[in-house]
Amino acid sequence: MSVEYAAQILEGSHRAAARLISWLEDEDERAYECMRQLYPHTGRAYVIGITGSPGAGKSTLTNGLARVIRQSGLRVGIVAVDPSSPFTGGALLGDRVRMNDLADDPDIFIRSMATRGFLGGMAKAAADVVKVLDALGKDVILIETVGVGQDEVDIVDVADTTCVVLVPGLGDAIQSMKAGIMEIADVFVINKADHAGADMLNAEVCARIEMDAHLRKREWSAPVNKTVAVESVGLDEMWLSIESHRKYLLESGKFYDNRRERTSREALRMIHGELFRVVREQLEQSGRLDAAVEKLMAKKLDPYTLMRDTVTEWLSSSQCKRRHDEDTQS
Ligand SMILES: Nc1nc2c(ncn2[C@@H]2O[C@H](COP(=O)(O)OP(=O)(O)O)[C@@H](O)[C@H]2O)c(=O)[nH]1
Ligand SMILES: [Mg+2]
Repeated sequence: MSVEYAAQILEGSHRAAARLISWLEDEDERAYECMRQLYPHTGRAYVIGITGSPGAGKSTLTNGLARVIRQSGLRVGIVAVDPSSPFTGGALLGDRVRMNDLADDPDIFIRSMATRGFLGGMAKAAADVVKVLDALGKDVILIETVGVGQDEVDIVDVADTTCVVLVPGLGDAIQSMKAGIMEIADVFVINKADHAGADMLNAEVCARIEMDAHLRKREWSAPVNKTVAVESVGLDEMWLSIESHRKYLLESGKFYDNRRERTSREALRMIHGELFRVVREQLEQSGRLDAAVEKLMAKKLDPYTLMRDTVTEWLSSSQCKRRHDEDTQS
């Protein structure tokens, strides 16, 4: 069954892709077999992150950029990671409405994901969805996420090129620059350039980039683009900036280095998640977690000892089990 779905996805079936993503969301066992089948066919798509404050115009930009990219014949996948739950509506609905006009294009696949409800964490969910769209044959994948290095998706963990969207008048530009966006921005976008203060913000960002270049020797200096997303102004230039970053990554060898680093982090994150899931399940089902918490509350046990003992015990019992399995096999 999942083998069939994998084959359909490789042939470009949006329906099969949507089904697999639902399985991933539900942590349905069938998703794993399907993902296993797809993995060898991933790694071809170029992944672009669009991040910034709520209301900065990320969805509008993503929509417009998708159009620009489609003009060059490339197939596009869009993942919108939205902090609001689908039940409370809000921005998620807005995104759907605005991106609706793209939905008729059979070469564009759009998926909104609420940040709630992913047991394995948002970063894993986004990385999984990117793989599905990649296997689906999308050449470029756009991921829209809120915030920078917050509890939402850490976009650098999935994107080859990260675009940071700033807007004049929010007054948080300098603030968020301190919060490490200089580290993650490959391309700056000053959206709502039709608003007052866009030139000032532009100057601020450029000054900051120059200062940063003095402090750290960087090979890549993030270009700054001004856009009016609602009027599709500046989007061609934004795409050119992304393309030149891509070219830089490929020519410098950073493309491979970054992806290798990401693969390593992802592997560790997945092992971490699965170990935690298994241990937690055992502790909860056996009632041992409750018992331990009682002792912690009564100060008859401390969490440091509990942590060490749990891990030691779990490791030795799983080793015993493995030895037992080996013995019975031979
Ligand atoms: N004036 C102006 N409004 C914009 C621009 N881009 C987006 N908007 C509006 O800003 C609001 C938020 O846009 P949206 O794309 O949903 O932002 P997101 O929350 O970052 O995804 C919407 O009402 C857009 O129409 C722009 O360049 N200029
Ligand atoms: Mg949005």
